[in-house]
Amino acid sequence: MIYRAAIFDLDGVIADTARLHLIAWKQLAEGLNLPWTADTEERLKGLERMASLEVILGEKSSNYTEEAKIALAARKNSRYQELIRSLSPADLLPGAGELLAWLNSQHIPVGLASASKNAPAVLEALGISRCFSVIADPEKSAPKPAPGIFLAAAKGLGIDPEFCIAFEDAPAGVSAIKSANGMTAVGIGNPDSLKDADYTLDSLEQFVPYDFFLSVLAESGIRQNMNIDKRPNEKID
Ligand code: B16
Ligand code: MG
Repeated sequence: MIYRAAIFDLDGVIADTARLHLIAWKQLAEGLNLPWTADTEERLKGLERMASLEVILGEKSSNYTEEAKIALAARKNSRYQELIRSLSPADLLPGAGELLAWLNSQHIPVGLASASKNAPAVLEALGISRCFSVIADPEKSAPKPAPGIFLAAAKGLGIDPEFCIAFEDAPAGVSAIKSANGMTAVGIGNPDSLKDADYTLDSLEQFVPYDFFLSVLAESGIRQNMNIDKRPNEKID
């Protein structure tokens, strides 16, 4: 397959923002005297904001009106926004910065498909906003495992889904990619929980983009102008 674009999930692929989401949710739960059980953290993985709140409220959910729930989610989000201000390029997960730099250097379009409404601020804090030509709006697509956000990213990039390769750490995200009209899924994390992915890696550090994009670079006739003989962890002049 000749890939023409790369699409990334954010949390768990590019940066560990789950750590900051958990701090903010835990503070909310403690403030409401709600239990924080051993599996709460696992159950929150990859869920969008209001679904996460339902996990936190658990059986107490019916005690809160919709307005009260929106206010609680806003309270958690304010705390999360304070926390993401502390992010810096040092918080990029292994291989993320190098891969993005390589894709940009080869003029391969890069998109983001994150459920987070805070994604633009997170990218800014990580110093990688300019690496992305498209950030799909999570408010305009049904949540993962629906494929909408990946299809929107591909559309924004102007590349058919079958020519896009996408990176995800959550099983729901891998399912979303696999139902996105022929898109290829690279799972980042545990192969047992990401078994629907086409490839599974421990981190982006193991991904060798040269192998996946070489043919598109050669095919587009721009090979002479680019250092495509160099691997991404080598210096690109
Ligand atoms: P926000 P991803 C997801 O990001 C996180 O994994 C999840 O924990 C979070 O609740 C969700 O974004 C919504 O985030 O409250 O900032 O809108 O993995 O899709 O990049
Ligand atoms: Mg994720």
